[in-house]
Amino acid sequence: SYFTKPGVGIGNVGLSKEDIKTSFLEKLFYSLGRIPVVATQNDFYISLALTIRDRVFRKYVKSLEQYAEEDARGVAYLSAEYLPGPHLGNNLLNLEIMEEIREALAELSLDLDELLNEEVEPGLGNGGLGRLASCYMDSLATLGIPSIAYGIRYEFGIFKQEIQNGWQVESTDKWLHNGNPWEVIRPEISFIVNFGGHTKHRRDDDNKLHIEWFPDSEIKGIAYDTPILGYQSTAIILRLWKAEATESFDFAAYNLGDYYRAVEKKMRSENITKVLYPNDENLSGKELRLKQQYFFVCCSLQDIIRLQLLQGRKLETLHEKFTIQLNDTHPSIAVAELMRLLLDEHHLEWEEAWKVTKNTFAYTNHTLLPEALEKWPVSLLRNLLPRHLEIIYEINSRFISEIREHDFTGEQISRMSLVDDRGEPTIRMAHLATVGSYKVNGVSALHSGLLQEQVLQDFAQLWPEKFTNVTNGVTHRRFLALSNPRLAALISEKIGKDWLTHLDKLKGLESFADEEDFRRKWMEVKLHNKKNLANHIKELTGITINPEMLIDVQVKRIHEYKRQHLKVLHILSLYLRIKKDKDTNIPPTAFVFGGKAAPGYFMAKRIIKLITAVGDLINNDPEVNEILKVVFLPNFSVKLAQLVYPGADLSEQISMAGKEASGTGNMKFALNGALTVGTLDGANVEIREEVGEENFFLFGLTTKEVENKKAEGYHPYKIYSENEKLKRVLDFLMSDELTNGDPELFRPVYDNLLNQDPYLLLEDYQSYVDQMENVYKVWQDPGKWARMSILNVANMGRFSSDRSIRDYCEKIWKVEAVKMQSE
Ligand code: 26Q
Repeated sequence: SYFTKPGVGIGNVGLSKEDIKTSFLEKLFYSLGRIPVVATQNDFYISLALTIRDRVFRKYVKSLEQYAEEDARGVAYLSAEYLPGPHLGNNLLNLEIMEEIREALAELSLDLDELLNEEVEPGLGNGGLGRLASCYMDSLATLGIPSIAYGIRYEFGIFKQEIQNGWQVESTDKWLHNGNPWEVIRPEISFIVNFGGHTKHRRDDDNKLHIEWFPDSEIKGIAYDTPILGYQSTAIILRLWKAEATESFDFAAYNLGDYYRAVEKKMRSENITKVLYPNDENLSGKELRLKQQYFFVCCSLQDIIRLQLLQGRKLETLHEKFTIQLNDTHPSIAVAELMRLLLDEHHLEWEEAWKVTKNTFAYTNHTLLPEALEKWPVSLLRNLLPRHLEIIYEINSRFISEIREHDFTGEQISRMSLVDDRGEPTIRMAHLATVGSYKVNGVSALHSGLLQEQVLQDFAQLWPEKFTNVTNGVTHRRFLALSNPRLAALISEKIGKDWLTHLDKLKGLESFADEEDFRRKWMEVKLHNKKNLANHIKELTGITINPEMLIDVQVKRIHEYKRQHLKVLHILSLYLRIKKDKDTNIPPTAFVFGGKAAPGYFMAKRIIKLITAVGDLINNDPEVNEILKVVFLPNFSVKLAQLVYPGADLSEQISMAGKEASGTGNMKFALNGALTVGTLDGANVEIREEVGEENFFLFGLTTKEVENKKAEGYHPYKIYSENEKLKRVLDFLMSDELTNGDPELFRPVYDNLLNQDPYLLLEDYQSYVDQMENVYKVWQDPGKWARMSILNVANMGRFSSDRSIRDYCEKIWKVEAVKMQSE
C-alpha cells in the first residue's frame, strides 16, 4: 500500500483537535495567504473546508487501493442533476469530529455555526430526482460500494427565488462566486465531444460496412471531482463535466485574423454547461438541453471505457465490470452513444456491441405524467447527432423484427416503437432506455405497478423479468443526525447509536411510546426545533409565528398535481369560519409553504401569488392572525429543508393519487416526527403501511377511483354548486378582499377548478377538510400526538437510502460492498 511505503510523506491529516487546528491555520496561511487578524469569515470557511477535504481525500485514495486489489465490480451513476446540500456539516458528521472542531474553532474565537453558514450549496438540480441522486451517493459511500457518479458542472444552478410583491422573481445562482473548496479540477481527465455534420458509409474490400461520422464542431469536457464521504467509511467521487472550447476551435478564424469571431465561438461552445434548465418537466425540445445531455453522457462513457482499458480488460466484458444506472431518461442517449463507441471507435460487431450495451445499462423511471416523458424531435437529432439517429433507427428496426415474432398487434407494435411518427416524428427516450437496459425500475411500489400497467405495459408483457421496484429512500444521516441533533441525541440515549448505520433499529423506540417522561422530552425537542424555525421565518419573511402553534408544512416544487392550491382552499375555509364566528375551536396553526415554480409555468406562479395573497390577508387581520398565519418561505433549498423538517408538526402529502412517483419529502418529515396528512399516492402508501393506518391521516380518492371518476365523466361544477361551503371558498378567490380589485388575478385558477379541475381538488376537498378536523382533534390531545409522532419515527427504518441502495445492489446491480481495511 502507498500508505505504508517508506519515505512517502502523507502529511498531518490527523483528526485530533490539535491536528485540525494546526492544519486549519496552515491552510489559511499557505493556501489563502492570510493571517487570522485580516481574514474574512469566508477565508475561515475555505480554510476549514480545505482542511476537511484533505481528510476526505485520504479516505478516498485508501478505498481506491482496496477496490483495485479486489478487482471489484462497480456502479456508474449517470444523472443530469445532483443536490448535495452543504458539504461541510455532513463531512464533519461523517468523520465524527463535529464537537472537536467546534472546540478547536472556539479556541481561535471562531464560531462553527457561522462558518457552516458561509457555505453556498450547489443547486445542481430541480428537486426530488437530484436530491435522490445525492442521498444515494451518501449511502453508496457509507456502504462501501465501488461507485462513481457522473453529471454536469452547471456554472449557474437552479435559479434563486425571491418573493416581490407576492410574486416569484428569479435571479441567477452564482454558487461558484466565492470559490468552491470541495472540488478538484482534473485537467488530464478530459474528452472531446462532437456535434453536427454528417455520416459516410463505405464498404471495404471484404464488403464490410464502415461508417464514419464527420462532425462539424467539437467541445472539450473537463472533469471536476468532489469527494462525497460516507459515515465512518470511505468517500466516492462526484465527477462533473465542464465544457470548454478546444484549441482548434479558432483555427480558421485566427488565420483570417478575426480574433473577435474566434472568441465569440469559444464563448458559444462553453455555453453548454452554463445553466441548469429549471423545468422539472420536459416542456420543450430545447437544443441546448439535448447538447447538455449528450455532452455529459459522452464524457462519462469515454471515462468508463478508459477505466476498463486501464485495468487491462476488454470492452467485450464491460458489462461484467461495470453497471451504469440511468437516472430517468435524461442520460438515455447513452444507449446510442455506447453503441457508437463500441462499433465505430472500438470496432465491435453489432451483435457483440448490443449484447454489451443491453447488459450494462439499467433505467430508473421517475414519472408517469405523459407530458413529462422525454421525446426528442428526429429533425433535431439529425442535425445534432446524425450518427446516433442512425443507430437508434437500427436498434428500432431490429427491435420491431423481434417483437413481430411475438403475438403483438400492429397497434401495440406502433405503440412500442422508439419512433413516434403520429405527428412531427420524435424519439421516445423512455422506450430507448427500456430496450437498451437489462432492468427497469420505478421508485415506489405503487409507481412501479402503474409503470407496468400503463406507460410501459407492452414492454412489461414482453419482458416481465426486466421490471422491478426499488422504493426511494433518504439519508437519515443528513436528514436526522445532522439536521436534528437534539432528536438524534434523545434517540441515541434510549437505543444507542446503531441506528446511524441500521435505521431499522429505530423500531426500538416503540416500547417507549407510552412512557410519559419520554413523550415529554420528545415534544420538548420538537418545541425547540419549532422555535428555531420560527426565528428563521421571522428573519426571512418578517412574519412572527408563535412556536406553540401547530406548524403545518408543504414544501416541494410547485405543481398543479401536487395541489398546493387544495391546501389554500382549506386555509380559506378556516378563515371564513373564523370571520363568521370567532369562537371556533380551530387550534392556532401556522401554514408554511415553500418551493420553486418553473419560470415558464404560468399556473404554478399564480399559485405562489395566491398563497402570498392569502397570507397578506390573514396575517394582517387581527381577528384571525392570533389563530392562523400563512408563510411562504422563499428559495427552498437543501439548506432550508434541513431547518424545516425538524420544526414541522404536520406534513402535507396531498397530490392526486397516481401522480407522485414517490415523493421523498414525505419520508424526511416523518423521520423528524411530523405526522402526515396525505393521499394514497407514491411512497405515502408504503409509509402508511409501515407506521400503521392509525398513525396516518388519510384522505382522498385512490388511483383506481380517480381512473373511474375520469372515465365516467368528472363534473367539478356540479360539486361546486352542491357544496355550499366549498362554493363560498371558491368564490372568495374572485373577491376584492383577496384580489385587491383585480378580478383577473385568480380567475385562471378559479376557472380551471370549476371547469376542468384535472387534479380533482373539488372531488377530494370534503374528505380533506374532514380529515383535517381529525388532525385538530388529535392535536388537542398532546399525549396522543406525541405517541403517534414517536411511532412514526420508530417505523421509518425502511425509508433509509441505505435500504434502497442495498435493494439496487441485490435486485439490479449484482454488486457487493468492499470491506475497508483499517489503516
Ligand atoms: C427533462 C427534460 C428537459 C428539461 C427538464 C427535464 C426534467 C428535469 C428534472 C424533468 C424532470 C426532472 C425532475 C423530476 C423529479 O424530480 N421527479 C421526482 O423524482 C423523485 C425521486 O424519484 C420522486 O420522489 C418524485 O415523485 C418525482 O416527481
